[in-house]
Amino acid sequence: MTDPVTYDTEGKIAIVTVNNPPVNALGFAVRQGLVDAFDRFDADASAEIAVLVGAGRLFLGGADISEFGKPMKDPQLPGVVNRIERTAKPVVAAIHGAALGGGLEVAMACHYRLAFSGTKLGVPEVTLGILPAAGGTQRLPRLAGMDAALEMISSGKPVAPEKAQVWGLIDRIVSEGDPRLAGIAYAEELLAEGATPRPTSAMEAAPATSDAETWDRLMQDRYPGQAAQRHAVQAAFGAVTLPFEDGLKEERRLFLDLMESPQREALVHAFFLERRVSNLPDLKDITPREIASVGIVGGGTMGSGIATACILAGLPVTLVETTVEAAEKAYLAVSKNLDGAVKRGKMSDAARAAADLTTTTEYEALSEADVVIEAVFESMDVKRQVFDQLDRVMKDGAVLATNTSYLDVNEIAAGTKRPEDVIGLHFFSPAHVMRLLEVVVADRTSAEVAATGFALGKKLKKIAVRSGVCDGFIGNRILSHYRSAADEMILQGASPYQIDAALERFGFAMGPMKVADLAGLDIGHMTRQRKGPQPGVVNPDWADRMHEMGRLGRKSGRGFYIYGDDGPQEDPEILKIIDEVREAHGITPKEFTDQDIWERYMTAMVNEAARVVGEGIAKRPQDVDAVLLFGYGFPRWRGGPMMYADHVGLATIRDRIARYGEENPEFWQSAPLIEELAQSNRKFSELNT
Ligand code: T1G
Repeated sequence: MTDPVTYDTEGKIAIVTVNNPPVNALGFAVRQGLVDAFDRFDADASAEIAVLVGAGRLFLGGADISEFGKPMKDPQLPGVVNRIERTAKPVVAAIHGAALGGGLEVAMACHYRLAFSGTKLGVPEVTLGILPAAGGTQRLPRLAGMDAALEMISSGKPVAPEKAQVWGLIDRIVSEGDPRLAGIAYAEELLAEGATPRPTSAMEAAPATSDAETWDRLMQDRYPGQAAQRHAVQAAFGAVTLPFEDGLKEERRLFLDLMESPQREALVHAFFLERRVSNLPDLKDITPREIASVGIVGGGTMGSGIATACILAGLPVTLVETTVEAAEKAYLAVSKNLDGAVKRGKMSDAARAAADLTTTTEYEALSEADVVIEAVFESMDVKRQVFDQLDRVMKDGAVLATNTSYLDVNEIAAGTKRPEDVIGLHFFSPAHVMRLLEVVVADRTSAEVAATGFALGKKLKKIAVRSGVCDGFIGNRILSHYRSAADEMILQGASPYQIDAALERFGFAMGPMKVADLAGLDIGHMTRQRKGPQPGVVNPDWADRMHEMGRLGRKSGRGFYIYGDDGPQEDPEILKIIDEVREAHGITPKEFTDQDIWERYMTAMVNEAARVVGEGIAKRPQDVDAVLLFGYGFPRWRGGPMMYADHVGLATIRDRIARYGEENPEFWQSAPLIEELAQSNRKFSELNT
């Protein structure tokens, strides 16, 4: 293992290089290496100025997040940063790629800062449930002014060097070249000018336009329920109300408070989930098949979305539709998506020009495709006909994938001559935007084909989660369960609008009724028709009435809400229908508080999720968290339903189920896994690998 921090000199210039792949995280060895390097620089009489630079693709990626929750070894980052600032001779930070969190805090303790165009400069700590805790809340206001610092610290969003230079955070910008050489050149200039150390801590911060109370209220409005942003802003105001050392102490106090919070654990869990949930231990030694071209069958919303996602990943796509008109329509739909991607800066003009899309009515055009994904009408008969054609035309070794959202992938596979090559790839609409992909591994899907499904997910920059075969796979199966809990509450007295508002206050991006309106109420109606009555599941008679009234949700202008120019409006007619249904059931409506709604809704979600894990549909609790976080708008700072349940305690979950079960025992039965873990006082997280 090479030294993560090296020291060398060129003439009067010392170069301190951090080399800790993949992101130069400031783990213990790097922290110790930096202290040793700057002690050496101070003692090195031949060196009159130092350049700090990162090896590899970026400067410094911040503290080592994998150390969180463990005892932190000295030297800790605040001490390292203060040590660099105290250096008796000037220090230049030569920043490229990214300087994030502790990485930017180290740069701010240097005396001069050079950055390459395109560098990400940020303090994203609040996205991890903490705050910049190596002096960032005190130095950033002094370099950039309070207004800029408060925006950066509270949003966690990176800024470009050009903007940072205007504020005073960056002194010099270079467009290209080698960071070490650029740092040396800048250091030579500074030496020639007789530059001396400029300790940031000795500077004054430009005051904020708005006061601390205003900012605190703003944080509560922007990030309801979250602690990190409020603490971070409180710490930052110390830069204008306290001496530097006291500001650091206040920053540390608030940081340690956040470090202990469940929100920090949840956000760090989500950070690593995003990057690791697709790495399945049992597939790590399996080589996926090559994916050089993709075929799509069906050019509707899903098919054209999937085609767009593949083209954005640089894959050539051949899309088959039933008629020339439908093929042309699909071509236009994909083209529109791609033009939108260019407008949003998600696709370069060159990539747009190189986009390789063929639409046709001939299945034979799929004969060379490595993977074909069908996204046709959700009917087993239609799917089977499509797979008959695919079986006929596709080359050996190609992967046959279905985008079905609930049909039995085993049955689809059984209808082909190559069931081991069949897999489910369940995309979420819009398929070129939503990051979640459920990779549905059927009973006879080969490990190689499963690995190929994940490899395609990686190419498409999806968060791919493995699912077994069941009605609804992971996400939709759990969704139908907690939606039934919501229906039960409506029948008992809660209004659909109260449920939406309560769950948005819980942190969901959108309440379940708004989600249903967005997806189309006809989908829910078809699902209920398909499944028929389920034991203990309340049939939402009001929804049947709404269907008869032609209320399809947002697409028809009316669903649970009325959709006009000023957004979704509650509809008294719906409340009247629900009252009539309650009366018909002889139910006297009862009051529900937010807490009641949260608890019942979440308990239903956790209970079904526990069954999904217990049955092996999801291999690990973290897979359920990933699906709900990245596909269903679950609040990131709660970490997903399994993390939420661990924080509540599984014994509490079990007791809630028992209490609800007194009224409706058929619906409320504890999943065996909850009973087992609650009994042994264990957590879902202990089952994660
Ligand atoms: N610590 C540990 N591991 C990290 C890491 C970090 N800071 N950043 C990335 N990794 C891992 C990541 O899990 C993955 O490994 C691999 O590196 C590549 O990551 C005191 C306390 C830097 C922009 O929040 O934003 O400083 O999971 O796929 O797309 O105030 O990584 O596959 O095994 O994301 O090129 C603040 C977080 C920490 C930056 C590069 N810093 N990282 O993106 O690679 S808190 C951050 C990123 C802090 C101080 C506080 C991105 C990146 P694996 P990747 P990328």
